[in-house]
Amino acid sequence: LDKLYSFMIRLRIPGGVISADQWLATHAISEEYGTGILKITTRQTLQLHGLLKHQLQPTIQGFLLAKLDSIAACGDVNRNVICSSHPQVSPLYQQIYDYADTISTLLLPKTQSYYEVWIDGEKAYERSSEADPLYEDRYLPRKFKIAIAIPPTNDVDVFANDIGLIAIIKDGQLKGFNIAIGGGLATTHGNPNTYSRLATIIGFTDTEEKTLKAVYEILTIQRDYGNRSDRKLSRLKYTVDKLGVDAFKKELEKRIGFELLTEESYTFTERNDRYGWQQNHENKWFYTLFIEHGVIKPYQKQFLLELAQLHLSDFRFTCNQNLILGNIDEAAKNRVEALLAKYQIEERDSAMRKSSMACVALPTCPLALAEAQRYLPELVTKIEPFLKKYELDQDEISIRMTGCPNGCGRPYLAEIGLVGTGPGQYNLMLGGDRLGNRLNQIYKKQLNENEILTELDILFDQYTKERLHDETFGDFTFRKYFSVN
Ligand code: SRM
Ligand code: SF4
Repeated sequence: LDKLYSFMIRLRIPGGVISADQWLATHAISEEYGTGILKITTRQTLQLHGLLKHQLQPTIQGFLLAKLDSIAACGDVNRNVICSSHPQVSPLYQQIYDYADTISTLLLPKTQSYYEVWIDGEKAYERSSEADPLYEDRYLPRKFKIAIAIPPTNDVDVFANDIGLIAIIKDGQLKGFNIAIGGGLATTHGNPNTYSRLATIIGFTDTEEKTLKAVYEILTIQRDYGNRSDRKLSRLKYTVDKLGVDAFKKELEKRIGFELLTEESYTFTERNDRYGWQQNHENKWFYTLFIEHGVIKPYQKQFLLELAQLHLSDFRFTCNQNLILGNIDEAAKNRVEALLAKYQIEERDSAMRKSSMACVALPTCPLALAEAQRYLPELVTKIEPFLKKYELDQDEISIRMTGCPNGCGRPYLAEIGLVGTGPGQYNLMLGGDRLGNRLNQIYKKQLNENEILTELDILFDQYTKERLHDETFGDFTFRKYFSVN
């Protein structure tokens, strides 16, 4: 008898948008194979868990028929390219979103093996078996991540990525992108050589050709200079620090054959999703649904199925693990509203809950030391009375939890970060800002639930008494506990 292996599949959906038909296909596949649970990830895509070995092939084939794949969603390659999710942030959204797809395709490995393995050797797509000038015969030293932010929103957490592109829009035109390099969050408990790092902006590119060239050659530098002997120290952030930002930039300019321009100014004013109804410049409607930690509940799944069957909207995943029902015509809005009412989809959750994120952790993640997505909802319920007590219940204080220091729920960029250290134990991290511009730091180590609640009670009390005008919780704790002045 073979061992009863069970697998997870993660889709590659650059920019996170799928059609109603693709939703229907995904729904059907998830009902037939795996646990039935659809999970929206922090990188704007979907995961299915609990697939048995013999279910992998029909699952992947089913996705391919729906024009969805899982190529390079894992591995030492460029991963799912993420892009700000809310089209109403700019009339240029579509133009910028298209970059996510272009970059994802540009950086795909050239190998045919995905199709050969999963489609039984048949050539499903006619692609010649060309050489791979990017990954050559060795891939990258480690996973690689790219995000595109459209200010004023930083919903992608652009500085957490190996490459962060910040769209610069002036006079209604896309002028180009600020390019940031070397972001990454993971640390390893007890290994002082590992650290979280925010990406550093090294310049600006003003044409599509130049932007794509720069992105591509940043990967070749990482391919050639990245650490291949210690996987804990092999992400681009370590390569950037090893070479030095200036030397890295020089090497990049040598490879691309032009100089980067000076970075352009931009401002982030939000990171949370804009819940509920919003309209874009073409009068299309978008409804953002809160999906706690991306785990779609059975009644939400039923609602989404019925909606997809009506073909009134597309489906968009956000980097905050939520779902946008998109591109809804004015004439169709009331039909969507009726369905929202039928399934009692309401937006009554507290501001903190709607600003929370958690990684998968137990029971499926083999690296988890503590609970995260199964536990944070319960912990937030226990924190809510304190928020009420201090009249902070309308305050969008961000709270993020992970089951280990890898940082999949980006806890190092939250105002309250909880990083699992062992069963029921977390490091409490404070001092991050609300917009993803500043990392938090360890405030207290290895706290259990009671200790976390006691600490937060004290901190909320101090915050309400001592905060400056308009000072967020993250800025307050930074000033009080970590600022050098
Ligand atoms: Fe992650 C590994 C889940 C976003 C840093 N991550 C894993 C694995 C595959 C565990 C494993 O290697 O066996 C987790 C699967 C658990 C499960 O049961 O499903 C896992 N990571 C996730 C997701 C699903 C969390 C979520 O609840 O949404 C996210 C999937 C994103 C996607 O769609 O591609 C996810 N992972 C992240 C992020 C956040 C981000 O990219 O914005 C990070 C931190 C940012 C960064 O990369 O620095 C992150 N995951 C890691 C790491 C540490 C990488 C490193 O630099 O050392 C690992 C472990 C590894 O690679 O060795 C990891
Ligand atoms: Fe697993 Fe750790 Fe990532 Fe959570 S942060 S999903 S526990 S690897």
